[in-house]
Amino acid sequence: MKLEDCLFVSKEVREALDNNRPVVALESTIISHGMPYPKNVETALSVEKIIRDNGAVPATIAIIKGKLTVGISPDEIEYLGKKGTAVPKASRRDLGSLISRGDDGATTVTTTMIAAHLAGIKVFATGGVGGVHRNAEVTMDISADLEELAKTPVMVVCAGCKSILDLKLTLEYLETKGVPVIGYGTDELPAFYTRTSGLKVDYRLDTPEEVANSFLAQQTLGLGGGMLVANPIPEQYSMDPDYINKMIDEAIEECDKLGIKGKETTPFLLDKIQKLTGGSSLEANIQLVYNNVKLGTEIAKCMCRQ
Ligand code: PSU
Ligand code: MN
Repeated sequence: MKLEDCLFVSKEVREALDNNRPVVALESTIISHGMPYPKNVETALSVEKIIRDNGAVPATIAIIKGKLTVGISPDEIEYLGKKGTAVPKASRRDLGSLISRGDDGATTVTTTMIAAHLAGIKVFATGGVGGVHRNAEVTMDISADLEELAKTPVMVVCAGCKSILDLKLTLEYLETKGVPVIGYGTDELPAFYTRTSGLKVDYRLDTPEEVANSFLAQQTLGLGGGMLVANPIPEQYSMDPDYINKMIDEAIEECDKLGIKGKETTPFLLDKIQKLTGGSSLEANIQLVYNNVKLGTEIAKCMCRQ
């Protein structure tokens, strides 16, 4: 078996990378498991347009008929979005089996990083990353995303972590694993729907150049591993912390009551929060993704100039 049997990079993405033009990777679990249809498809297509309008090439990543595909087509985005949670959520442990069986799969932060790295893409923008769940000292529910950030040299631009997680433990875990957590224009870790969490990031950087250089220095030293860039949701879309935290608490309570575990937990919580908030959290989610892809595009452009 050869790499080409498992990995496909679209012509547009391949050509951009070969010519040192900026490329931004995007995940597909956010499409199939993170948002409802048809908003998920509309958002995924708008995200690609924003990246192009700002001068880079988008590379939405998914497993399509047994190939880890870097740069899926608009039709494939529509297909994954419509199929929703019927598409398997693919983390590191799922890749071998899904690919060898010729299946489809939605890539999480973990597998999007893996595919981006195999293709040679350094910057990946999304909404939120997985982390250490509340009560993880009992459940051991710690997202594979954190291990991947420790291992794979791809920068992940996100809006911080949702408080479905234990943010404090998530930062501790990342510290242990040597993953830098950068606040973009902020000293605090943003909490996805809100700009603050009361927790400090490792470094505050204020320009795309600074972020790009920090990542390049890390890689030049051979340290490997990724970087988490936490970009706060724009002020006008941020939510009232008391309100959203109450909804998150309710969602977690329901999740525990139903005995939902493992890989189902995060998609269940995301869906429940959207239902409890009557869609206002979905709008915030969409806007913060747009904000992150804009920043990711600027960082990717800086990396190409180095
Ligand atoms: N958090 C979000 N939105 C998401 C996810 C997490 O706010 O869409 C998705 C991402 O694909 C992430 C995955 O990589 O969930 C983490 O799942 P788990 O917690 O099962 O590792
Ligand atoms: Mn988990």
